[in-house]
Amino acid sequence: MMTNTSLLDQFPLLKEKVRGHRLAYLDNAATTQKPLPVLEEMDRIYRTLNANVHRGVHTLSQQATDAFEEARAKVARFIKASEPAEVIFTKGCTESINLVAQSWGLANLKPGDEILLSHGEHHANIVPWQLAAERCGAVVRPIPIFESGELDLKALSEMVSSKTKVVGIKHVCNALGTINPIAEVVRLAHSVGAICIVDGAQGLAHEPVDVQAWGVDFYAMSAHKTYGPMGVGALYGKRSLLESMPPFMGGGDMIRTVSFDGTTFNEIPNKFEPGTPNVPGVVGFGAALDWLAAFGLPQATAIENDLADRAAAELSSLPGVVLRGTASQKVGIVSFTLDSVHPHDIGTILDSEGVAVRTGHHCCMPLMRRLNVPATVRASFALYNQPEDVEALIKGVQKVQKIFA
Ligand code: C6P
Repeated sequence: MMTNTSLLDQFPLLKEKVRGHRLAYLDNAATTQKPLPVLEEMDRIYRTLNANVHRGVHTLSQQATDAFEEARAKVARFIKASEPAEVIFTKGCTESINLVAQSWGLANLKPGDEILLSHGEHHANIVPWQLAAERCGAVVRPIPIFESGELDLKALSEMVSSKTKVVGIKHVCNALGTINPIAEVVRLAHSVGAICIVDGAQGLAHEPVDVQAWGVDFYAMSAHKTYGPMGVGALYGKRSLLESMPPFMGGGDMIRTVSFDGTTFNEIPNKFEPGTPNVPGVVGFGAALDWLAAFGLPQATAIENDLADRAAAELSSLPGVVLRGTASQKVGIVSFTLDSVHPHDIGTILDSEGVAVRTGHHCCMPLMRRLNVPATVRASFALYNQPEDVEALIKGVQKVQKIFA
């Protein structure tokens, strides 16, 4: 078991001072910091293995290909996919969802079809579906959620019908921390023959994922929220669905034969991976999952939830603070507002104390409207956070209260 000090030694950035203060980094839902083993693995690729993948007969290219494909196997194992070919590497969660909306959506949606998306979805799981729906004459409908941030499953069970073709839900809410009941949502989607796509951007680093046990059709991921690099992500899709879908983008590596009379396409996963991929990024993603698995997901969530519970308890005892998102099943995210002070002002004052939080609508405008707030302040915890980070947050909010008194 890593001690707290040896853990922090792996994150040099966390030792930097911000505005003369110890950094309290509480913006982990936006992106996590990266541990040294991940940075070193990416560095190793550029220093010792840099070559293009899937193309060369030379040794270096084959070694790079092996490292790349090993990362695919690591992602598949982490989410319990039945085979690595069901994992497509992308630029991130956003691209993964766009891939499904453009490829599966345009090939399968017809006028009058319905796409049901939770009212709490991130824009990344709304806008791609609106774009697809517009082109196909389909309709996007929000699934109600409660004030607590929990999904209204009864409403969903009444909304699904033979018109439903897609049900979209995020595994974990980035703005409020709610953990959604994925197995139940998949069951309801499948009961009417619809597919279920899960936005896993905030799930992967905090909750166990078992795509086969859930029976989910697609699961979208970003590496950078899981201690891995930016600009890399993945899409899990069931083999039968991926095989039935047309390519999303064309180019090299995704083809079998090309002539001016027509093109035939490669097998999955290559069919969806045109062009030169981000090889060090993908390998870094695999290293990040190894690192997280070695740390232990249950240990990570225990640390994060404990700190978030302390922060929530202390914040709610401050006058004028309202906690937003009070679901019984949550990850370590605390969202709040403070009477008559705009979240951006709170964020700016917290920053002057070295506390990094996110403020705004968190790319969830429909959710903010549902909660009747323009924005919130969000403190999101990672496994390296410390009790001092909570203390700095509380002291910072008290400073805001003094300034605005
Ligand atoms: N949320 C946040 O601060 P990308 O940018 O593709 O890696 O992930 C997009 C995305 C999709 N779904 C959810 C639930 C997300 O939280 C995010 C990214 C960041 O909450 C930036 S808006």
